[in-house]
Amino acid sequence: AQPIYLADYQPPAFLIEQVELTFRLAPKTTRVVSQIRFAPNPAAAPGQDLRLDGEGLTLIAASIDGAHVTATPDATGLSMAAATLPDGPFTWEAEVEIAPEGNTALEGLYMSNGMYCTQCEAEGFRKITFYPDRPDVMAPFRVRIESDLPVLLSNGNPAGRGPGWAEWDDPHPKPSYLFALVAGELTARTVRFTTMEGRDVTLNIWVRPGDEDKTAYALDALKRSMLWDEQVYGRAYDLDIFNIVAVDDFNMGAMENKGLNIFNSRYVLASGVTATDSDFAAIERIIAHEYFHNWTGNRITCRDWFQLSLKEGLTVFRDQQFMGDMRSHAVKRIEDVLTLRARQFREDAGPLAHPVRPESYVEINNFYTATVYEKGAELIRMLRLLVGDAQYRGALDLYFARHDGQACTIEDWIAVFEDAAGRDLSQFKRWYEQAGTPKVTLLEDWQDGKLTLTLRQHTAPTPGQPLKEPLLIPVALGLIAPDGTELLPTQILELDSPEQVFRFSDLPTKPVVSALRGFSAPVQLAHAQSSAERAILLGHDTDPFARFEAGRNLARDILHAMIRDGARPGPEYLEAMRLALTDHALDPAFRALVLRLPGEDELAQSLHAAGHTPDPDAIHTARRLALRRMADALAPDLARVVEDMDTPGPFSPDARDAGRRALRLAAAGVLAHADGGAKARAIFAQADNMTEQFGAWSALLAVGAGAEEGAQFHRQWQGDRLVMDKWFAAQVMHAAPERAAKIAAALTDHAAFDWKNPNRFRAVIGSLGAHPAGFHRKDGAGYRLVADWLIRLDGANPQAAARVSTVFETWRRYDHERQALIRAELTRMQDRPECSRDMGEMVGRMLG
Ligand code: BAL
Ligand code: ZN
Repeated sequence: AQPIYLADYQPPAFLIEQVELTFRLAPKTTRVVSQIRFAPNPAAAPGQDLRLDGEGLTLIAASIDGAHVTATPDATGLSMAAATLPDGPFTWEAEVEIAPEGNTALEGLYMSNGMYCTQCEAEGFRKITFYPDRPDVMAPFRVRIESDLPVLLSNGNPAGRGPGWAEWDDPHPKPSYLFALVAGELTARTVRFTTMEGRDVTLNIWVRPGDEDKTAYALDALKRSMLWDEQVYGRAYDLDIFNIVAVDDFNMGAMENKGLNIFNSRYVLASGVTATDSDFAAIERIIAHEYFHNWTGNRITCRDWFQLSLKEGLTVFRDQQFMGDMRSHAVKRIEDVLTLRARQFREDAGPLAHPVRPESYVEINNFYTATVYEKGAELIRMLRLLVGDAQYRGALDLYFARHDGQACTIEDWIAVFEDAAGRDLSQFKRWYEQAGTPKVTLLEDWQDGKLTLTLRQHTAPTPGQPLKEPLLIPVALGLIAPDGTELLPTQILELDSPEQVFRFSDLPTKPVVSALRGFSAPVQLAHAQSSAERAILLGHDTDPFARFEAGRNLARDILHAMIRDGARPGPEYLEAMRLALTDHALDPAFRALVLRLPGEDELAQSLHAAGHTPDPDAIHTARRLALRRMADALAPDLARVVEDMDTPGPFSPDARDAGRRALRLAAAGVLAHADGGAKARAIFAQADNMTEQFGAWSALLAVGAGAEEGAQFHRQWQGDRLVMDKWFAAQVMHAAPERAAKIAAALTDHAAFDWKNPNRFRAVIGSLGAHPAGFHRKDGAGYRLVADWLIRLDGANPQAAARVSTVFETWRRYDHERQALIRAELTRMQDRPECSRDMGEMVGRMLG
């Protein structure tokens, strides 16, 4: 397959004034009739052919302005020669047939549990009808659905309903990727919301009968999102109805179709007994994210798919802000940075590294990545830091005023900041163009009451980008006295050269430098500090992220020393952990994060970055040994925390109770390494909520126990598909390394292993890939099992298979034997005539 290049962008030859679609639904033979009013695009070269995208469509008939035409589709669509087209606007009409029942790729119109649903982003609409399936063609849609199913939904406002049919009218011009249709036996929970503009909006969450009692949290999160976007961004909802539908078979987390969001059911359905606190938080975040897209994505969309981060980075940033406001900014920031490092830094350090705005792709579905989403959000956070909060709001107001109804580019985005803040941001724009995680080195020199800081930046080459330019990096920095008082509040140092020197004088004492506060830039900071300095920051820094980071750095250094030299965690570290664990002034959620050791993949990544070849077995062993030492040294404190952090009374998923449960489970999890899981077993036995039931069982599995609890968990939850995903995942995730592949293989034989369901596939195969010591067993069993299943899934759902294939992206970190084994599996995946474009691109990039 040929790559598509950003540099080749051409405006569409034709624009669309109106789309009318009629669907006659049938599982094997759905008929789609389209009437599309085209007009030549004044901004494009005149006299061009009409090219319509279309894949897997059976063309029944076509006409132009009512006159029958003969069109011969090829594999990707059809063309009408310019000479056969009227001079001005014209109406194209086509009838096609499709088979939603056989659509296992979950792209276009497909079926899930007897329900019809769609997924059109990025290029699924072309599997529904012939159309210029590109985001810069925006049009109002009117849709008629004919079916005997009771609930028939599409975008926009309801426009009519009768027996066996429904019509919908969406007045807001939109690209085809935002089209949606749902038909099924569904039931809704409904509330109303009045916007700040006085519009009375009906909010529905549609689920399968029996799931209604699990929709209250999502609906409340939706109302809070709507209010928040009015209060913080001045953006109100613009239709009379907002529908959300939960679907079990879904490739993504959720989709922001105009007025008809479709969600993976795991990000809608929740009750205290079936969903963990993390599930509740994910639901709150994703409900908000999809809702926020209504302005950042739908009203203002992307000119082409290279600009994907224009909507995704911004919408992730907005959902991060929202979650901070709803819960805790400090905790949210730490969690976001942990996710960024685990997913995006990992991506940036390997063969799949690409800029936030890529320059080419073969299959755009492969670019819904941590770089486009999470790093994209970091760029917006940096922009806000550089221009200030008020100018940020001014830039966003300008963005909405200037570009409403348009399909835009990163250049448009940067321009509103330049105009609102009166600042040249051309160097900043490199962040969008240059892949890789910059390394910032900070050197300190202290003489005669003067502190001199030298900051250097370096970005290593990434695929296709051997040379890197210096970036504009905001480094938030403060100074702390050894007694913990703050000598200098946060300053933003702007590092824009390979090396810069910053001087601080009149200091009463040699300070401890607190750098990269709030994680002010997505960089890897190399800053040599003593354990004593880190302990001071952990105990006293005024910036909560920097406090957390100091503890993290302490843990990482100790684990590196254990892995490389067989060292043991010293008393300073254990004392620092004890202080954080028992400091009642600190938010329990924060204490839980501090207590958690860096994960095995994070350690492999940091060892690799430090020039070492990570050994997954040694990492696993050292981490367990560290947990054992912590458990032995802190046992009484851990046990007290488990008792203190109970949450009496009825279950509430709010941040306060969730934080207490997180700390309780983190403490019980460490303690299990000394008490064999006694505390965890007690929590499991008493649990009246999924967080504690599942968290305690997971803690038991992690110390090789929990068989009885697992059987009990299965008996209790075998009828609940979302809880069963947890049952599958936990057994793999917490397996002893030598057993992980065997356990995963056995689970794939389980009657409930429905491999075509993306959630279930990820629960087993994705979890094995996320278990470094299990996946990277030297016998290659983990690699083989994952590759076998990816090959199988690729035949049914290439997009999902390509996504999971990223479990191999770190392969070049490892030793020659492991590399050879992985190379053989990647080659086996690739060397198949039927290998999909999705998988072919991913494996090709990984092999390099
Ligand atoms: N647009 C794809 C799903 C999401 O990012 O919301
Ligand atoms: Zn999004």
